[in-house]
Amino acid sequence: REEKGECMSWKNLRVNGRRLQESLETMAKIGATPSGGVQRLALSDEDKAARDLFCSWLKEIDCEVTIDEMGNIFGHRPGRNRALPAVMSGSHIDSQPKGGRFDGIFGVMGALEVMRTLHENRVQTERDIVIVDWTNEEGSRFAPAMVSSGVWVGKLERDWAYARTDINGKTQGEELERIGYKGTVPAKAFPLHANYELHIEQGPMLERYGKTIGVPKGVLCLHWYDIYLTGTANQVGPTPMAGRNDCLLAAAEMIQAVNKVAHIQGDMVGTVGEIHNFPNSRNIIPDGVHFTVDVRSWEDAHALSAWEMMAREFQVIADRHGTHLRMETTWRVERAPFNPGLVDNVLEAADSLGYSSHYMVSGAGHDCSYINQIAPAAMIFIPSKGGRSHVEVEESSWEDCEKGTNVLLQCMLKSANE
Ligand code: HGY
Ligand code: MN
Ligand code: MN
Ligand code: MN
Repeated sequence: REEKGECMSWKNLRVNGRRLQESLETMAKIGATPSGGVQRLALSDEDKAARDLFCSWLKEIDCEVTIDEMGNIFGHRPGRNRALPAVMSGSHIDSQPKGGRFDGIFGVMGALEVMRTLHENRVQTERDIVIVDWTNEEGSRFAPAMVSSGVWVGKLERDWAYARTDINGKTQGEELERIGYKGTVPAKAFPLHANYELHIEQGPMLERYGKTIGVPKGVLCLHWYDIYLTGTANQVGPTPMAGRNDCLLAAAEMIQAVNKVAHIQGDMVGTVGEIHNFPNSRNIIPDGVHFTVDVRSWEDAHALSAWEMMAREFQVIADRHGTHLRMETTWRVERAPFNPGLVDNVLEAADSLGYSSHYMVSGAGHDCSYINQIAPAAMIFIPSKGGRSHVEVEESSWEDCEKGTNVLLQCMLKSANE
């Protein structure tokens, strides 16, 4: 077969689980934290190191590598007919602070493993196959999340994304420049036939139901808000309790309100994950608080009406405390119902491989939500141990990593040859 270079029937092609594990273990060393997680914040030195390694691995298997204006890294494997819209798969290399060794990077390494398998088996596909690392999917250092896939599909403006700053006032554009990944290729979608994202579930469902492959029907809508409160700072000792304008107390009541409203709708989640208190000294009544609100649900309208309730409640609380309130709608991405044909491909691939599967919804946001707006898209999940993610103990089994990647291989080969 090697001599003739013919591609074997790709139905019985399988990935190399050992090699996939080694790549994930190597990547987990970049930004490794003492308690077994990773910290590879977007556009940090750790992100750069992992990007450099990913690019070198792409070149090893003769992929054409392109870097676009948002630092998205694409590895292209030409198909027989380059005029046809490509088949793509990718995820993200950046992580949360004290994040896990699988979130994002598993989808990039899984896509790489598919490319390596095609390369070593000299499989020729009809369509180009492209794999991608999306810059700053997490949105933790520079809000919002999925910013670069958002620019790529034309939903977010490149220069707006460049101007987003981190807590130290560094802009995303400067940091892209600093790590040498501010490419010149326009961050603009090319024609796509299908996009698959391989990812850990980041929740408890697959483990709870004892299933191997998660098949999301889509991703919840994600809405992000930033709340700024201004109080009246004072010495904690001499200032009587009556008449204080304590903005941290006001914030505490608002955080309760987020939780209360989010409980109203079954499928909804509402969270305050980030809070900054100024000047944050134990013997000063604070003069400023900034906190974030993340609201998600399957129905965009539910999330919007929940936000309106929260905002009204915030105003009542602020007025009661005499606290100045400023609310910003920072970012919204609509819910992403995936392409039924591609979702069927995932279900059928899992079936033909003999893996159990579970049809579900993704509560976590993914770049696939944006790609879904311009091309058929679907995702493939594997179980997260204990349903944990965005934590250092995030864990998936190597066996499930291999199985999820076999499903990706079969889906991509099906889509790349139709
Ligand atoms: O927020 C999310 O769900 C993703 O991790 N960016
Ligand atoms: Mn992720
Ligand atoms: Mn994440
Ligand atoms: Mn993602």
